[in-house]
Amino acid sequence: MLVDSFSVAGKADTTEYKSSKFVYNNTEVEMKDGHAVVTPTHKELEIRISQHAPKTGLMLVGFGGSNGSTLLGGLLANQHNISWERKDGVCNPNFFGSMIESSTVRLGTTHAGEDVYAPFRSLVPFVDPKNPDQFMLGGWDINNDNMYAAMQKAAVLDVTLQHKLRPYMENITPMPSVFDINFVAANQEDRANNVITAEYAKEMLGEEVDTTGRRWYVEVIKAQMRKFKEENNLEKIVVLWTANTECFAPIIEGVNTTEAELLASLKDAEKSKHIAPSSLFAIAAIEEKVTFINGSPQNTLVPGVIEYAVRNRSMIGGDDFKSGQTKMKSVLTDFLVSSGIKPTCIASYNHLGNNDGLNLSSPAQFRSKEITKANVVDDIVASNDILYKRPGEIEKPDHCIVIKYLKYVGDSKRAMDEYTSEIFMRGKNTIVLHNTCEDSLLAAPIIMDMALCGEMLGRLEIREPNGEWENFHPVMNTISFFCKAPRVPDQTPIINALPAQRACLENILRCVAGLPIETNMRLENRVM
Ligand code: NAI
Ligand code: DG6
Repeated sequence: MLVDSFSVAGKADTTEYKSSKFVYNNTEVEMKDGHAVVTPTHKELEIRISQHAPKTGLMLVGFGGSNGSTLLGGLLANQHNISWERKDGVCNPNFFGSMIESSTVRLGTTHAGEDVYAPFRSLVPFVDPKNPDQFMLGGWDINNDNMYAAMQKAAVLDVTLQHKLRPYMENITPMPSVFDINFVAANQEDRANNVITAEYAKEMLGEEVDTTGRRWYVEVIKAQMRKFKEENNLEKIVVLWTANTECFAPIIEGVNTTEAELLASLKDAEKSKHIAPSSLFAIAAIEEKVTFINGSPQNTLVPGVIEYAVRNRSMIGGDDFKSGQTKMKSVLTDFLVSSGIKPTCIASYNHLGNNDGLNLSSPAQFRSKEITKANVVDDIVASNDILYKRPGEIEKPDHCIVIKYLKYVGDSKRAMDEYTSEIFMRGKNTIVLHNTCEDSLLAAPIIMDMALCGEMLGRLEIREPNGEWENFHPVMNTISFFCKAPRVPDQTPIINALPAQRACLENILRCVAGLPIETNMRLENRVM
């Protein structure tokens, strides 16, 4: 049974905050001569979130791409309740694929033995994406197509819907952006007709600019963000990179390994060439105290950027949306290893024909994607040395990633995976998957969720009894559910298994709502 909303008996929130006290049960482990001594720990904590969901603008870098135009079209269709016809009938808009908008959490069981669920979004006051007065999109693209033309080019949404969306989208044009062909594939150069020039910078900043290095780009991006916020009466903005995958930026001592190096390099003609456009957006966001999320695989968040964000307590997150093949991998590998089955060989092939695929047909950009797609099994494998440890060596499954560009299939990506595992008594088990799906229809709701979560996490505070309220760590590993390669604070393990990632986010928000964490023990059903 689903209910729209719920209250917790005996819990009274103020109009300003939704808050709860809870006991955080954990363990500390000490290793003594190869033996683990585990001490259960219990900590009283208080957690709260401001009840006010601010009017939020999500600014996408790469707004005019397949993801950006698909999200804008889908969002507007939801906000204006636009239905459209197809040969299989009339379609109504939805947010399927958004964990926040379309999944549920279990509240408990009635006396009659029926489980009761509530929408995930009812746990805390999220920004409501269906409300145009609360959530809107804007952003940058190096291509000057208006958003209707961009949606047509992406060829993802049904054409009858595109026609209905035309009046809402053709007057929206992305803002000019920073472009550096050295970071993306050569085949992207033709798109770049909407780039920040010295003349545009002068217009935005109201004075002549010194174009040595790349600091001036950061200043222009900050001015664009402020203008967008002001013109749209926004209380908050979130910036998210969904532009082309870049190659990895080299991490060079003296250039970008610390905040000080990074800030100095920005003003240096030569050193600044190593600072990727995506990092410039991250730096601008940090300086404006705006949440920044990297939805692509490259190392936008180089050590200097991370140090800068942490010191400024400005929220950052990423990397790379976990949308299809990799999401499945982080479920399937978890299922196999946690069942005591040993994956030994994983071959993941996919082909697609959209502009993302074209960009990834270049080796340096493919390499960025190969890394995020491959690393997703590492912690799951490392969790079970019973399966993997051979004397003297640490074993990993053979694992390969292939991506091919085949224009004909457009956004409708084909993913084929073969998982071979060792089972009982050296038997072999091979699972083969074939998935066909519009890539951007998977990514768009994830982008929205990342923005809604990123905004929400900025309002979430925690403290020990009578201590100072503190926000969560600026490196937002709480959004790892959405990421192929979750960014985590220093000295923090990376968790890739999808169920654990979801449970983390759900349980934190259950604590705010005053619900017990979901342990799945359900003793009431198991004990007489
Ligand atoms: P796309 O190629 O259609 O869109 C990218 C857009 O970025 C283009 O419009 C391009 O003109 C623009 N762009 C390139 N450099 C720019 C810059 N410096 N500043 C502003 N705009 C710039 O690609 P798509 O399919 O929208 O994907 C976007 C990104 O999301 C890619 O990096 C892709 O790898 C990543 N991604 C996509 C997933 C999916 O399921 N669709 C999942 C995971 C990641
Ligand atoms: C081809 O692999 C293109 C990529 O951009 C992916 O489609 C995207 O990263 C989604 O990946 P996955 O593995 O989550 O489906």
